[in-house]
Amino acid sequence: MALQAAALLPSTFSIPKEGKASATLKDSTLSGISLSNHVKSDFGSSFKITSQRKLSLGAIRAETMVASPGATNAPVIRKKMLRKGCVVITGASSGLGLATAKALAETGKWHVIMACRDLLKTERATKSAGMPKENYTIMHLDLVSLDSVRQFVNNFRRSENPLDVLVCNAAVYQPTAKEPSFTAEGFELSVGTNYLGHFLLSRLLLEDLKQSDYPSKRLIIVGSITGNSNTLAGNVPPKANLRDLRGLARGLNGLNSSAMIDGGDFDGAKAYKDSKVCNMLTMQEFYRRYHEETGITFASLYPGCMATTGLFREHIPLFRFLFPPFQKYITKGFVSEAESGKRLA
Ligand code: NDP
Ligand code: PMR
Repeated sequence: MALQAAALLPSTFSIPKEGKASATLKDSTLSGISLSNHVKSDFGSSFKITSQRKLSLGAIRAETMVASPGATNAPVIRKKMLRKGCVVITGASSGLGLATAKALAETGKWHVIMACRDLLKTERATKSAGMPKENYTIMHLDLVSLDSVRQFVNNFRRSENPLDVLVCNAAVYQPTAKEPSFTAEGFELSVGTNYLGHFLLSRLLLEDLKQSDYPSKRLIIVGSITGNSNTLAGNVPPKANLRDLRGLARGLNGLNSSAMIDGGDFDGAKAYKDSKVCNMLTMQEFYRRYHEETGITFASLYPGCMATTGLFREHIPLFRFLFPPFQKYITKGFVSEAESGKRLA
């Protein structure tokens, strides 16, 4: 992947040339901003969870003992049946997240925790999608607030469900915004939501994933082709570029620092693409740090161009009108939400 994200990266962060990107980040300073302190303090408490979670998902792992009658020392054959997997999907109230939740819930093999900011909207969406009630739970998560992320993690832990898969899907895109808006903690909104919120969520829930006894544990982040400069789509201006991360290091707050990661002038479309580069790099770094020790699969996924989703709600009407046929007939990159949902599922 040619993620030409940073022209001038500090020594803590390096991307080798020739397409194979890998990021090296010093412990506890992943972003170089106070988020790391939030994470450190949360790690303290998350380590307390040592007891095995109760598996409250209906079809639990069943162990069948088969012994031949009369043979006292006969070997005991344990036949293991796979319990239902438990997957958390952020932003599952519409688009890709909803389609993925539906696809997984309909298999009957998964219980889907839909982590959403608008509970009513999500409930309505599940009903109109006809999702089987017993296979999903809706829980509140607003990625715009790191406190909400911590609250979600606490609530999830209280629910005593195991965590087998985490899918970081939610995102906002503000291509027409003239001025930046900010998260509860004062970070630029798209990077704050798409990247920092998911980063904290992933760091906290990593402990829960580690405890899962499910055969394939996964942490997946939805990436985008538009953050990838070895593609045509990734070369459409404004291009993603993190440079030396100076805006991020100074807090992305638009007051004593730029609202952009690279320290430049605010551009909503670039902020979104930068956030996606961060998401993809995060998965590479998680893989490097934690895969061998935990067996967890870390990946980012580009689902295809779903030109009709709510992601483009803030774009100008002409764009929303032309974008679907442009992607269908010209780039041929168009994919329906249902198809992308199956891919991600
Ligand atoms: P949608 O707008 O349909 O879905 C985005 C979801 O994110 C919604 O459920 C939205 O909730 C949720 N969300 C937004 N902000 C927050 C927040 N603060 N807290 C919690 N949830 C939030 O868009 P898509 O389905 O298209 O996007 C899904 C993913 O796919 C994104 O990561 C996007 O970057 C990625 N992607 C999309 C492409 C496309 O062509 N559409 C192409 C490549 C990647 P609410 O309903 O409340 O607004
Ligand atoms: Mg892009 C093969 C060519 C291709 C693909 C697969 C996409 C996907 N786009 C392609 C090409 C082009 N686009 C070209 C040639 C242009 C100039 C006319 C172009 C323009 C364009 C715009 C203005 N494209 C866009 C926008 C957006 O606002 C979308 C965006 O960048 O959102 C962040 C977008 C997209 N094009 C795509 C995909 C998948 C998107 C949405 C990306 C995302 O949601 O992450």
